[in-house]
Amino acid sequence: MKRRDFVKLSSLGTTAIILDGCKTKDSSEKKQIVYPVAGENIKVISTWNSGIEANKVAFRILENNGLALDAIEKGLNITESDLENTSVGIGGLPDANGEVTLDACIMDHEFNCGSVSYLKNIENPISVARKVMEDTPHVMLSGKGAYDFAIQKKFKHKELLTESSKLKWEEWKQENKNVLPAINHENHDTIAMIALDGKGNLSTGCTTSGWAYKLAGRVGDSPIIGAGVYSDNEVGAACATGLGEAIIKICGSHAIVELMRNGSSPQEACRIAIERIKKSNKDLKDLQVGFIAMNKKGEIGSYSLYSGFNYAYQDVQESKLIDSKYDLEWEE
Ligand code: SD4
Repeated sequence: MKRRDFVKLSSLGTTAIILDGCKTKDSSEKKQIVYPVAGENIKVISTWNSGIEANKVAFRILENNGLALDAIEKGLNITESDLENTSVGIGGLPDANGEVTLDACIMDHEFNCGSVSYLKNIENPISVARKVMEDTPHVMLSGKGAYDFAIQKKFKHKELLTESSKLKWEEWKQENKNVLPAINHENHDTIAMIALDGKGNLSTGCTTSGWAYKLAGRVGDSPIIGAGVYSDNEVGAACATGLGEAIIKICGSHAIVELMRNGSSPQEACRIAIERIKKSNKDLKDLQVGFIAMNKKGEIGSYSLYSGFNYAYQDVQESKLIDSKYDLEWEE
């Protein structure tokens, strides 16, 4: 039974659909099942420009009465599989040794969460994170254990270092300065996403190849529940992009959800979290952090330390890129 076979009964603000023609197991009589129709408030936001394409896929799931959790996974898969994106999945820039290592996590509306860190040779870490959440008693798997688990779950081994990422890494090595590139709007587009589905449930997720040319073994904020993402379905959800070391220090995403719980708007909560980033880091040079948040009502907000951060928004009416409010002007 396909969704387009459903008969939509929607009038005077009451929305319900009837599954027509569904036969019960033991009789040929039609059975009428009432399903909720995706609410008008369904929406998805994700970090950076690459979020536009990811949002489209996520939103299609939401408008077909899908779960926010599925929207997050399938939306983020798009960016992970995009060869051009050098911060996420295949094509991501490698660590100092030339190896691509991935971090990702996912969280649903019931505090269930799953995460993978330092995962090599698997194109879609967000899907592995979801399997960790659903098929194990754990929250986080790392390194070889995460890889073995993924293979056991039938994910394919894949070379993630593309020719162009390899060339960039070789150039970096040749410069031999041992300096990591700044995480700014030009060279970073890790994707973190929040979705609100037709049942009013929030989910969130994040996936990245992390800080380019990082020390081997380095893990950022993105797979850490509370730092890279957090969601409390009674309150709202938040997620982060930027320098993971700074985000972890203040448990950024969790802090924002708690601020919203205490009455802050998503925008104000993100701004206060950036204040905390400023207080907890002596040197703000080359330190970009951006947060996005959505509350239970579907109100959204964002804030970044420096200019240049933007995020993608999609609801029933429009898809757009929003320039984030920020604190400091980025100077090249
Ligand atoms: C990290 N937060 O590994 C990630 C990097 C990032 O846009 O968000 N880049 O620290």
